[in-house]
Amino acid sequence: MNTEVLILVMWVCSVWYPQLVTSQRCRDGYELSPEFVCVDTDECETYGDPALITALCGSYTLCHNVPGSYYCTCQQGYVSPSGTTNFTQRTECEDINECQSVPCGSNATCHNTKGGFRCECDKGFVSNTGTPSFNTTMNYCKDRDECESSPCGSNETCHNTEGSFHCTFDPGSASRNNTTNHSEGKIAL
Ligand SMILES: [Ca+2]
Ligand SMILES: [Ca+2]
Repeated sequence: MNTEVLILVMWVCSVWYPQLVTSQRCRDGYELSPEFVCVDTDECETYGDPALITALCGSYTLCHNVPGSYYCTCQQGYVSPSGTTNFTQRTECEDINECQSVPCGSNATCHNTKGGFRCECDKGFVSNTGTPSFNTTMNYCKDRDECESSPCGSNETCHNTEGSFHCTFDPGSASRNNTTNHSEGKIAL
């Protein structure tokens, strides 16, 4: 073997042999880096596009990379039909009907939504934060104090009640026989 051939063989060996050997040593879930080191394959990054994540994990899922592998979970508000929390098999996660657990409390109506739920206070009630609707179990519906907006006429007194209110004539006012509760209980705002 002449010198040129020897140098060529040594060069081929120095460049390709380590790669050949190292690639054979990479386990499943790892891949060869440009530095000929086995590094974790980030399956979630590889499938970073939401559509591809769906192809890998299933509908309404999240992908989690771990060294040498990955796993999937359902997005918040969804659950796998089998009840499994972590999975690698493609799974179609289904919406949780939170309303079945009565998360809104009393004096409210629960509306189930995709991935969540919404609570709306019944007539005569308002959320403790003042918002028309809410979607956490931290909030609740309380009586609306309609008297704050002075809904009664002059010479009348407003009486707030749970879920409603009524007006009464003031004593001595020019009313029909000075009767009280002339509003017959409830006046809708
Ligand atoms: Ca839901
Ligand atoms: Ca009220």
